[in-house]
Amino acid sequence: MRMRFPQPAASEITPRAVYEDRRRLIAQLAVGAAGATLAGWAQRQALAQTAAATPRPGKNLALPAPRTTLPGGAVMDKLTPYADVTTYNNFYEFGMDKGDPAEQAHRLQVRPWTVLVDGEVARPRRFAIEELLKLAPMEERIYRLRCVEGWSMVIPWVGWSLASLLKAVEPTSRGKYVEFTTLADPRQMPGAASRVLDWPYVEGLRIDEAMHPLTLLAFGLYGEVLPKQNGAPVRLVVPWKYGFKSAKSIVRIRLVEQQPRTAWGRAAPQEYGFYSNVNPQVDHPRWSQASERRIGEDGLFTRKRPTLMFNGYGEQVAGLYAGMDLKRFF
Ligand SMILES: Nc1nc2c(c(=O)[nH]1)N[C@H]1C(S)=C(S)[C@@H](COP(=O)(O)O)O[C@H]1N2
Ligand SMILES: [Mo]
Repeated sequence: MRMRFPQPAASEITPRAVYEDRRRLIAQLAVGAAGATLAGWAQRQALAQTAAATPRPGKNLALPAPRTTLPGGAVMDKLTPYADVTTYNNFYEFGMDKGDPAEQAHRLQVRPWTVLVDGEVARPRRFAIEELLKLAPMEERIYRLRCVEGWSMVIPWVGWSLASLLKAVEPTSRGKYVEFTTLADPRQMPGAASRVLDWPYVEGLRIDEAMHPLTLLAFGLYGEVLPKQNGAPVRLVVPWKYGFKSAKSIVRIRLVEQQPRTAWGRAAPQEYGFYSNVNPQVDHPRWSQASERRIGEDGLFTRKRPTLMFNGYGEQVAGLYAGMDLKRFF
C-alpha cells in the first residue's frame, strides 16, 4: 500500500512535507521543542494574517439563521479565532500543507450540489443542497475539534443532527453502518490528482454513532455558510472522534450492512482505526495522544492541554461503547 501520506513529527505536529518544503530552514533553525513551537507559531501567524485579507462568505449567502443551542456538553472554552479556523486546515483534496485549502478551495463549485442518500433505506433519495438547508432547524453548536495530529480548535458550527436526515430516509434493519463519500474532482481539487490517498475520501460511522444527537451535519460556522476550505457546502462533525472522521464536501451518504472501508483505514489500518474515538490512553503508533495544542491560544510558552477522553463528550457518548475494548477497537 502507498505510504505517501504525511508523517507528523512528534514535537511540532505538522506534515513532514512542511519541513521538507519551504519552511525547512525555519525548522532547522528551531532547535528543540520550544524552537519547533516557534516555527509552528510563526507559520500560523502568517496564515492567519493572510486570512484577514480574504473575504468571508458573508451573510449574503443563504444560511437560515441558527437558534443557539448547546446540547449536552456545553463547551465553555474560548472560541478559536475565525482566521485560524479558516486558514489552518486539513483538506488533502486541496493539498497537504495547512495553508493549501485556504489558498486553493476557491476552485470548488458548491452550486449545484446534491447529496445522494441511499443503500439500506426505505426511501433512497437525492437531496439538493437547498432542500437540506431547510430539512431541519439550524442550530449553533460549539464543539471541540481534535485532530489526530495533536492540535485542537473550538468552533461554533451551524447545522443540525444527522439523525434528522437519516430518519427522513427510513433506515432498514440491515442499515448497520453509514458511509460518507466526499467529492473527488481533480479539475476543481488540485490535491485529488495526487496519490496521497486513494480518492474519494470515504469515512464511516456505526448507525448508533450516526444517529447520536451530537453528530452534526454542518452547513456553516461562525454564523455564516461554510468557507470552502472547511468543507462547503456540507460536512460532518463528530466531536468525540478525531477530526478525520468529519468528512468534508459530502456527496453521498449510504447505509450499509458491513463496516465501511475508509480512506485512512485503507492507507494505514494500523494507525487509523474505524472508531478513532479521542482517547488519551490509546497512543497513535508514532506519537502520544495524551495532550494537545489549542490552535490560536498557543503563545510560545503556553502549555499543552491534556487530551480529554472522548474529547470531553464522555457523558454523552461513553454508553455507545459499553463493554467494548477501546484499545482493540481504536
Ligand atoms: N474530504 C476531506 N475531509 C476531511 C479531510 C480531508 O482531507 N478531506 N481532513 C480531515 C481532517 S484530518 C480534519 S482534522 C478535519 C479538519 O477540519 P477543519 O479544516 O474544518 O478544521 O477535516 C477532516 N475532513
Ligand atoms: Mo485531522
